[in-house]
Amino acid sequence: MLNKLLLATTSEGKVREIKRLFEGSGIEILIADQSLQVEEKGLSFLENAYLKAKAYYEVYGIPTFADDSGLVIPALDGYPGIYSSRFYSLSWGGQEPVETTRDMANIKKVLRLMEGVEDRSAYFFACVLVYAGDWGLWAEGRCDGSITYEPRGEGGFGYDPIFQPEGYTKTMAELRPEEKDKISHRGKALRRLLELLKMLK
Ligand code: ITT
Repeated sequence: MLNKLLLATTSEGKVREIKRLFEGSGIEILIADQSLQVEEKGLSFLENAYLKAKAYYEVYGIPTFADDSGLVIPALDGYPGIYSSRFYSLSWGGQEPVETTRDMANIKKVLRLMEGVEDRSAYFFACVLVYAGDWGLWAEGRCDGSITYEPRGEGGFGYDPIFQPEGYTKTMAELRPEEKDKISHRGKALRRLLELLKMLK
């Protein structure tokens, strides 16, 4: 039975959420002594999640969990998409200087590109994956919403301050952690993955 998973991520925001989402599952989440710099050269969320999990598995030899996720904005041709974490540095749409944090530079770039754009619909997408060398499992989750005109809220991470989930008047960064987990792309994907893992037992 699988009772431990190594977490393949460099994101503190993800670590917090993933640990929370695994609580009560009977699976302990381990953090690597040293995080790896994995080049995310895949063309899809699934491919990038696989590249990250495989890199950690090859070093540590422990069944590994990876999450590849992002914000998809149809009015921006699907960007930031798989480039969400480094959107500020992409030449597509013009580079955005990092004045405070990378998250804030990403947010500024999205708001700049969305100026005057009427269709503000967007969704968060996550692909979560477990890889253990001779087997692997993955699941996906999506959370629909829209891009606000300015950032609001202190919670969460990444683009949360400018993402308002469908049916809510608050941004994702204004929701309580357990409220975010209930509706988030990551929460949905992870709960599905846990069901798949249960079938393995
Ligand atoms: P690892 O690859 O090391 O896990 P990363 O931050 O580079 O960390 P990704 O390549 O999967 O991870 O990029 C995910 C980006 O998408 C993340 O940096 C945020 O900008 C955004 N994102 C993903 N999930 C999010 C969430 O729940 N809330 C806000 N932004 C999110």
